[in-house]
Amino acid sequence: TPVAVASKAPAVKSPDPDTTNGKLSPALTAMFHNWSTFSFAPIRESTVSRAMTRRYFHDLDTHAESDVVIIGAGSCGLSCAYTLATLRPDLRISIVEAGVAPGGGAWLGGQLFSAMVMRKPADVFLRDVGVPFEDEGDYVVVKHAALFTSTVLSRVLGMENVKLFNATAVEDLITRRHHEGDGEDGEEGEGKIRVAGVVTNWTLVSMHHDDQSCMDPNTINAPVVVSTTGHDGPFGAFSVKRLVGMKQIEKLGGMRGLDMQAAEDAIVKGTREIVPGLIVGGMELSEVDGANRMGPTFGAMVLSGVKAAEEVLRVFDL
Ligand code: AHZ
Repeated sequence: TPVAVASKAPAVKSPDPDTTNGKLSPALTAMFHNWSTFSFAPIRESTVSRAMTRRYFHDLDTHAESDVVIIGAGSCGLSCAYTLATLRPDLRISIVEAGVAPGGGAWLGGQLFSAMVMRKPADVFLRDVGVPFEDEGDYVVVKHAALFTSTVLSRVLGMENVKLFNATAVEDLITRRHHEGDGEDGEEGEGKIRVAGVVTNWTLVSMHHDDQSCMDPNTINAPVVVSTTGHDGPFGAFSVKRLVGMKQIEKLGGMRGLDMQAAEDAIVKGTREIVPGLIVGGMELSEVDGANRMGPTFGAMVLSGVKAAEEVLRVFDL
């Protein structure tokens, strides 16, 4: 049963700016030429501190029991969060992102180039989110990858049921013994595990375990975890590498060379629950399956995110 999302005072919505008429709002326009009389409303420093920390600790408290944890806020993780949070506003969703800036590799299209390419039918996702693009026939182009990422982010972060914990790394998985009869893997015996949440730490602490005395981590319980930590790298492919360490999968297939045509279908179709309670999507999956990489085309990342959301609902039997 999903945990109920705590009711909060409704957020004050700003009216959408009208950027077509070449005018700013009367209130903003009134600031022009009036800087000599300008002053901010008064504040005390502790008020600012409490405004931040009270909310953060409230979020830590409520999200300690989440319905779903998404590891990684790259193009796949964010697409999964958007789909899931839109379909199920009653689910409490935590996104844990190691970087300060969410978005993973999706701030640029490829190398240092701005435009982001997606092969059809991934344009369906862009229409849903409201990301503008140019239609080039079999593929579409968003004029800047940052426009895609910032638009999806703004939609996801605006949802009441989602909390992004950025600058926070997943250091391990919470596991439970997978009892016989719990699912189709039950007959494998007591060596099988079920993922039941994540172990977290500030990323700066995670990066300094070698030169600091032990700083123990924190935890988030959740019946389903979606891992989208990208292909192998300093942080990448985190969960699937851990599954090898825990002897839940024998070895990783290892990401193969680039083949756009083959890679994108394989990643989307392969997005699935790898061990009970752990769904893997995006480029992390290429490390499990030995799939090709696709390079600078992002359609598979967003549709893998959509499929990962569908898998979550299937696991929940919703
Ligand atoms: O910071 C990572 C990034 O934002 C985050 N991450 C990794 N390990 C983590 C951990 N805890 C918390 N242990 C972690 N966060 O995961 C995010 C992964 O984003 P990404 O953009 O690297 O992966 P993706 O699968 O969403 O998108 C891949 C995009 C690529 S790579 C590629 C190629 O190399 O050919 N082609 C495409 C389209």
